[in-house]
Amino acid sequence: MPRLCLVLGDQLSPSLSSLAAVDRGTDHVLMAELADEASYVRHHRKKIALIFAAMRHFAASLENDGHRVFYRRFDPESEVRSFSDAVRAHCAEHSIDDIVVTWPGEWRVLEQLRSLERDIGVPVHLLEDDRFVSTPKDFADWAQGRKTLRMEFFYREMRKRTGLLMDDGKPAGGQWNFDADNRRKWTGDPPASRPMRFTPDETTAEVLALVADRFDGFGEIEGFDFPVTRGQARRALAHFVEHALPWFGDFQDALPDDEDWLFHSRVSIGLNLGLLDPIEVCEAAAQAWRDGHAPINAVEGFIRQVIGWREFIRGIYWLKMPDYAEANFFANREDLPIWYWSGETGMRCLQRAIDATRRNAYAHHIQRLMVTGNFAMLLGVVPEQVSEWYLAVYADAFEWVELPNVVGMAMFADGGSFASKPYAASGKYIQRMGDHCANCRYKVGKRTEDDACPFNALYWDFLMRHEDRLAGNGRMTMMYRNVARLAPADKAAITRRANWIRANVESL
Ligand code: FAD
Ligand code: DLZ
Repeated sequence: MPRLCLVLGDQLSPSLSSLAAVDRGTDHVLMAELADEASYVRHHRKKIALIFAAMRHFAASLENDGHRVFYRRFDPESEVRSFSDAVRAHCAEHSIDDIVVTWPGEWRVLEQLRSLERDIGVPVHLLEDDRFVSTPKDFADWAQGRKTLRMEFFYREMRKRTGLLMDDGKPAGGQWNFDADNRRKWTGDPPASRPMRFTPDETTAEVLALVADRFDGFGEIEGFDFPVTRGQARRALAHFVEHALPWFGDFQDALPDDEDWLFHSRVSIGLNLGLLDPIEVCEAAAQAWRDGHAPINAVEGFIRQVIGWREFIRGIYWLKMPDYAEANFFANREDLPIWYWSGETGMRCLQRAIDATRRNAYAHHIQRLMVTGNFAMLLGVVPEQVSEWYLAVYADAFEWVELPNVVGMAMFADGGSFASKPYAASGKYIQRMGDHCANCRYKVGKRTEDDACPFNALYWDFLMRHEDRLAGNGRMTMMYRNVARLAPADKAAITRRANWIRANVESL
């Protein structure tokens, strides 16, 4: 009897462990576009189109390689809505010996897969997802006994393990980390790059028509230009290395008003779907340094994001789930403003970040962290609502990577299991890193007046409200020294303004 290999929508890698466990001639490969997966959050329409288009292309490439692929196209009327339904239906039609699946990227899906064996009475084997440099077990071993989990130390282990940017056991360039060089404001020189664009082929065009017809959720479907095959993702990577990587480090934290991409790579899409492998991505960057094409601060900075942050974040997810999804250290109670879905706010930085998100299903890291994330934390939004938004709106969003970035990094909702302090900042930070403030209705130089930048009062109010939780944090001493300098009348005005903002947030 054949074995059934279930391939999930973010497992589009020819080297996938579950595919390596099947016999091409006899075994079955099942892939399914599913109503439940397309609707468990209000996914951006470009994200749904990306996943369906990439799945269809991948299925075709598996067939070309001789696999027996059973592919279910999206059918909103079908009773087959979930992974469990799809496997059950397949097993009802075919005699199946056992099922193999590579470990999924979401706890929710893992639970479904774990209950499958009991539901349908066929053994289910979950295989390691070896498309990462480290495994959840490696991370748990590394974390064991440590008081604090700091990305930097984990990253050094990953550098040693991969040999990337290593010189005789020592870090290339004499330093592990060149972050101090990576804080420049961008003023238009050199001109911003943009990711390689791909014109939809017939398969993708069919998916785009389906999504336009059947999904009326968040985000624009027009202008879809994502890579949907491994070949395209590799070309997009080469384009980034050639045109943007040299400046990636310098302007990594910049917040320009009118550039969606700046020197960011957009490789998260290819990486998270499995079209690209993290080592090949980092090798391409390291080669650019060896060739003298890109400086060490850019290349080290980029590699740190991929084998440092990306791996670390995944380790945190599997270490902390499932309770992590409910963490709410500050006991936040506010709702996410409705304009997070429309972008209709007069706060320029937020309007630009949300508008880019609506158009592109993408915003760069500093927009996600210091604009939409920072505002939600300062306002006091319930972290689960914030997580749901991030999971829905970005094409690269899968829970293993989205959730720790929201809970641990943007919202400090875990009380600092890996961030040494909250990424809280006033309007001054946004002004320093870009030119949104010059184009904004609100005045960044003011704190409590009616036309003052809302980030300012919210920032001071956040520090004051959470003094008991945060003042003991050594990295916040300076901030609390500044709070202590505020006169009682200033504190009262800040509280008044922050309360007004919370009560009238939809009108901002
Ligand atoms: P670049 O700036 O070019 O960086 C290169 C690569 O480094 C990225 O492609 C990514 O693979 C990796 N990387 C960088 N920072 C991180 C990080 N903090 N965590 C994991 N990988 C990282 N990334 C996702 O892939 N999916 C998400 O759902 C996601 N949600 C986020 C939510 C919040 C609140 C924050 C603050 C960050 C989130 N990130 C997420 C991390 C980061 O913002 C994106 O990886 C990055 O913006 C993707 O764009 P890029 O490929 O152009 O990245
Ligand atoms: C995000 C997503 C969407 C929108 N649709 C599908 C789908 O139809 N079929 C599928 O196999 N996967 C989809 N995904 C990805 C899953 O929701 C989930 O994130 C991954 O399976 C986790 O590994």
